[in-house]
Amino acid sequence: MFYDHQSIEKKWQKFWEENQTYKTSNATDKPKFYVLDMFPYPSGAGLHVGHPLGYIASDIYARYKRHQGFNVLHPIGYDSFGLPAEQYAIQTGQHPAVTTEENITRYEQQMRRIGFSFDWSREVRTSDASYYKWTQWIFIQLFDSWYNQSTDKAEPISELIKHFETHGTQNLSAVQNDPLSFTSEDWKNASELDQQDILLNYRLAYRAETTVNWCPGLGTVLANDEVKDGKSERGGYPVFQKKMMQWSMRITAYSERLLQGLNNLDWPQPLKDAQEYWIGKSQGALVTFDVEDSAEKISVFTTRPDTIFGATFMVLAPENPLVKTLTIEGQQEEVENYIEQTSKKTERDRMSDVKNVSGAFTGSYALNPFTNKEMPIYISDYVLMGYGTGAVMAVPAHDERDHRFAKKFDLSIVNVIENDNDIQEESFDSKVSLCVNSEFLNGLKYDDAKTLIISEIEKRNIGHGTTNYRQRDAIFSRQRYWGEPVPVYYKQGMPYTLPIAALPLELPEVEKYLPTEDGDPPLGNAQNFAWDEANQKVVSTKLINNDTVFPLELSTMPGWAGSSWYFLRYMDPNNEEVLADKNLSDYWGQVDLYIGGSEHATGHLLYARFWNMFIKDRGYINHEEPFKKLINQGMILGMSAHVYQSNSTEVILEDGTTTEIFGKLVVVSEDLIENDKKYLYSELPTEIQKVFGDQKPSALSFYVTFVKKSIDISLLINSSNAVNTLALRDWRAEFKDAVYVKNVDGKLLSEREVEKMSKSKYNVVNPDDICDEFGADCLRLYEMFLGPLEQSKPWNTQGLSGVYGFLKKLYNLYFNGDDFEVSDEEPTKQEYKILHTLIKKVVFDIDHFSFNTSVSQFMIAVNELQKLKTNKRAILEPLAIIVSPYAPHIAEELWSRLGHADSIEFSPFPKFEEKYLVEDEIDYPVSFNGKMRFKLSLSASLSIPEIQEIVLAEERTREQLQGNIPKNVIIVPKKIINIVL
Ligand code: ANZ
Repeated sequence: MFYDHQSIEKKWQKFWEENQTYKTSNATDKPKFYVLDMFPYPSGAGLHVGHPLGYIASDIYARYKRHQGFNVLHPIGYDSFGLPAEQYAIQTGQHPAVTTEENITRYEQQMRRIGFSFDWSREVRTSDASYYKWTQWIFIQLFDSWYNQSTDKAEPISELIKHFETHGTQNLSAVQNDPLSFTSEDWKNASELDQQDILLNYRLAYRAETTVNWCPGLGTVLANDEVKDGKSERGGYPVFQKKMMQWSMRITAYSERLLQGLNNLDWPQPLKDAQEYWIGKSQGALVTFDVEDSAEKISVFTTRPDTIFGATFMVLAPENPLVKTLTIEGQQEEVENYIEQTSKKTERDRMSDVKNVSGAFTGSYALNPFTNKEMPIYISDYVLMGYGTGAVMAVPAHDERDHRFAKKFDLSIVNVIENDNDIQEESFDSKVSLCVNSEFLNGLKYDDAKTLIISEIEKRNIGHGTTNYRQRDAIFSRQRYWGEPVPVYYKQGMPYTLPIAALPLELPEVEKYLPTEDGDPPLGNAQNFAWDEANQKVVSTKLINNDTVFPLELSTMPGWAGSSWYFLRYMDPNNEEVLADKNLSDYWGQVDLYIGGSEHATGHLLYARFWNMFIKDRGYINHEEPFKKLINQGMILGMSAHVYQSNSTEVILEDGTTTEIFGKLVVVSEDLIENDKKYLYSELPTEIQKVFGDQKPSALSFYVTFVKKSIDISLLINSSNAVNTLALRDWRAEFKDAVYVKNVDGKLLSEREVEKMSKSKYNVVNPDDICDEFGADCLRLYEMFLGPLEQSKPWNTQGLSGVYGFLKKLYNLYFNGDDFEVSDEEPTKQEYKILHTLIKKVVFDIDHFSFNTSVSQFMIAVNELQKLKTNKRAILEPLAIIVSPYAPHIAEELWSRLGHADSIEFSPFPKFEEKYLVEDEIDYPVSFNGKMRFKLSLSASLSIPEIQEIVLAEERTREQLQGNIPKNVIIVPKKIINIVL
């Protein structure tokens, strides 16, 4: 029977939609299971075959869980605010909402074609006002909260105000920007404005001046991971360091919980390590140093207080406010020049450039409290303002950077630890290294020295033991249009949040998506974007009088806002009263399986954990961690194709000048030339020499190099390496009049390379094409078959035909010629064995997320059943169920042909029964001097002597022996019998 994947798949996709097969009910007595994919940003390029890899795996798991009787939540949505739509809007004037809508429509069509079992009724879009109303609501909750260290959770700001009213800051243990101290009287006497200013010091969403990566080309601030080598990752625009007033999120209040929480998560170890490193907990001490002839003091954070006897100089971050007061007159120019010079570097550059130390002397000296020696105070960009106190005590004998610095500036180096010769901190071995040259640490090991010195520091009242985290608060504003408006207005410069009833604060229409002439973000172009406090509504900006009508915040939220809580909204996507009903968030709880890319390790996955913990603290949900198990899928790589080309500008004369001697582009077959080689004319293969012919200025006088150029893989002939030159001429104008030099076989070969699949490399494969030609079931099986889910692997379209062949075979097991035909006969032992071997393997594989190995087992089972011409219902019915998570369309088709009116989706997964795998009879091949003569069926439980006795008594053995006595009988139980004559 012809396997008509096109009509089968269309039919079932329609059926699922019409019957709402995958719509998930909230009210069931089934146990729940929540399977989530990282939702996509709907880009203009659509999906390529790399995108669905994780979705296919999660879909298989979701379907498998439904077969196991779980109520499965498997939703999808779109992370639909973001830069690309906005950049496109700037270029074309097209509203980002329009392009976003178009892109989503395309994504949905593509995903529906692959047959995902998403509950489409729960779809969310972060750019929908009905969704971002709740993102804004969470922002307001954060603004209205502070972190109480005594209870170790976020609490309403009203509680903090109560505390201030009764005790001032006494007995307060709160996470804050600056340590404040005041009495209840001070608080009560403070003006409203001062009180608000104080509260900003504690709010979890707060405004502060911070050094940011400012990208004028994109008109916005970028996060550290959006900057590569001083340029924006997107677009490659230069990025500068700038101080700006920004909204920040106090994620650092959660550092310890974010760290400890990792212990209970079933996540890949490298991902946990990345988060642990990012959080960067260090234990050490805060020590204060006096400055000579100055009232200033310098505090440093050190993880190695035991080395304080070797601290010979101090280094401040160039941005440290102390630099101004500590720089003496004669040093001012040098210091200012240095500050100017380093302000261009990003923090990342500063951290990575360990070899080239640089700095300037302030002219002041601190005093080492233990040695009483003078310590010259320098500034250097290896010290970062945002970490610790922005100052270090430098111990050049035991810290590598300090050592380099001391060498460069000729500063004193005092060894205080024995056996720490190579000054690498990592090689520091607490067992053998002993303190020396120190007043009272001599002879002590690292741990003991550290404890002792911290207690001494505390006794002298010059510092205390402390824990530091590398993690910083997260900057939350973006000077962009296409994001959530921040629900805040300004009264006398102080931020106030909008009343909840006024949410959503909708993104206003603007004429231009660029910053205003005054340098305000694009929302500054909006005509209707001011807050009328009395009437509680958004009004024209013309009405701003700062008395009753106030300006609204003009920056928008960053991309990570909407994605930090979407997993909660899926539980109750249409609720207009709360972000999710508590009964529902209790029922669905944690995401049981989360699949997505490893690039989100320290961004999305930290922010989402933070918001989830916060929402829990404030009592809106009950679970601390959002994602119980997480898997990072690997990447599907594309096979790019490059042609080698040369043009006149590549031709260099011997005297070093470049000249136009050949006006045309020359494209040569890859096998004619060597990679990256600079060819002298005479060294060129003759085919190529011919092309340059008489145009060469004089013999042997010029060189040619060939450069690689990516071409679209659809220009290859039948996916081979040979290029269709006619098509190439039409592809891009530059190739139209090119000269093509083919190889001896008359082919122009391209070079193939496995690279990340991307539109810019022209190596993408569109899943739509695969669905047309082979079908979605084939695509699904093939993507899994490619290899372990977590690994990256190259795509190869040719491999699909093998999987397609398997589907045809599977389909035809249920047919006799063109007739559907299954029998109700009892299967044989062998048939049962094939089925149960399959069940056992597939259950094990899915439970271990090893989807590729199941596919091979399907192939084995179907081949075996085909050999046996199996058509028994008792085998074929369970077979359809086992296959259905992977290939749901064909499974539904077979299931309905088997006489079922309902979807296959909820049929119980076949149970594995061991008894079918127990072998009771073995078919022994019996050989004589190594030659197999006959087969003998024997019980599997026989011992070797029993087998020997039976085989020797066998009539056919006697015939072979013809009266001879065997020299030896070799028996390998369950395998062979060999009789040696
Ligand atoms: C003295 C010392 C001696 C240090 C020694 C290290 C080794 P982690 O582990 O990452 O927390 N440091 C402190 N603040 C800094 C800043 N703002 N910028 C650059 N470096 C800074 O590192 C803590 C160590 O990094 C601190 O301990 C300090 O140098 C340095 F043999 O103090 B140490």
